[in-house]
Amino acid sequence: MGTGAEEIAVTGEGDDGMKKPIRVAVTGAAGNIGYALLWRIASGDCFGTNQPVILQLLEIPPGMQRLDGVIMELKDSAFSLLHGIVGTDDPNIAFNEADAIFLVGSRPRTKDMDRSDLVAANGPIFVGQGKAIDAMASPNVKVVTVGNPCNTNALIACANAPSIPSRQFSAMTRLDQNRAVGQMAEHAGVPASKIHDVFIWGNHANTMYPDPRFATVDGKMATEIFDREWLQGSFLDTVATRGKAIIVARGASSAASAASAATDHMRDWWQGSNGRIVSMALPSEGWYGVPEGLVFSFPCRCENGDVIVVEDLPVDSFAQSKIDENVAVLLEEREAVSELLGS
Ligand code: NAX
Repeated sequence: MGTGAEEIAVTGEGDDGMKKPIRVAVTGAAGNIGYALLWRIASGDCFGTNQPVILQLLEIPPGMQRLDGVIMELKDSAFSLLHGIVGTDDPNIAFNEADAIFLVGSRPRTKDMDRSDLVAANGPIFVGQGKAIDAMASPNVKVVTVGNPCNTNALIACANAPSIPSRQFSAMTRLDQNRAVGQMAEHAGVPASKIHDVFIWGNHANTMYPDPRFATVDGKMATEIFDREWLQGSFLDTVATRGKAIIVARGASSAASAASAATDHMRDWWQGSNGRIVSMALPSEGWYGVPEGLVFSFPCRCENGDVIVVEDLPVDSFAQSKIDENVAVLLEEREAVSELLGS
């Protein structure tokens, strides 16, 4: 496919009851998360089963051959909602008129890298992509950043897209939330659907805080079902270090669960969270004392395509200490990328 773009009418099915197709861009589309995410989007799990999509897939030149294979498989899946596919290594083509963007592509952390190396390696990618989003995307675009360090990468993309309101940029902490839900469900012996309103504060890193204080388990407060020792000990540690445990067990980082979380994040933003609290990392507007602009995970509700931060939850001293710890780390990361944040 080279560097160009190709748009393919994948289906000739009738459009009865169907909405106008939307354009969904995914970067790093030939990577592991992309391989799971594209199928969830194309099947209607994210934007709804009456919402056709045109996928606009971005890779770097060494990934283009793999992307060709992924596109062949997407065609072979014969999704009725998939109305077109673009494969390209040009961000201006990938983000052209995009209504939703998943920023997944970035360099994964290797054994020899610490977090600051990762920030340095991946930050510049999000300067160019932020600029291309600013120039090309729909003015109403919703952007979720998955590529790590996702909070700071979202900050960089947002800073380089000044014409797009900052509330349209986000980073993904939904995987951490889903991990917290999974741990609570297992510990209580109930299905995950019985757990509501556990959410994440802070950074997608092992400092983040899965806050159990407002969570319910089959309608009862989680704090009454689980003891404090478990909630502040093994529950917190398991959620915070789950990514590493998966790398050790699988020999590769979380991919299907990350794609599932990205689907949940965008689905709730697009279609609403039905009154439930969900975790989204957003450029702070000063909520809970978090410095303005830092991309920080807050308790949110989604309604009519908007994200509303739940602003009135009480913060106890343990939660405050975790919020402060995450603010400190994110301020350090922001300082490390200050030259990438534009004027
Ligand atoms: P892979 O290495 O399998 O795939 C990444 C893909 O991105 C590759 O195909 C590569 O060619 C492409 N790429 C690299 N630079 C690019 C650029 N400038 N433009 C477009 N494409 C580019 O990694 P994968 O397992 O898919 O993970 C992707 C990212 O998600 C990593 O940064 C990873 O750390 C991050 N994760 C984030 C999570 C979260 O909860 N926020 C959890 C899972 C995951 O660790």
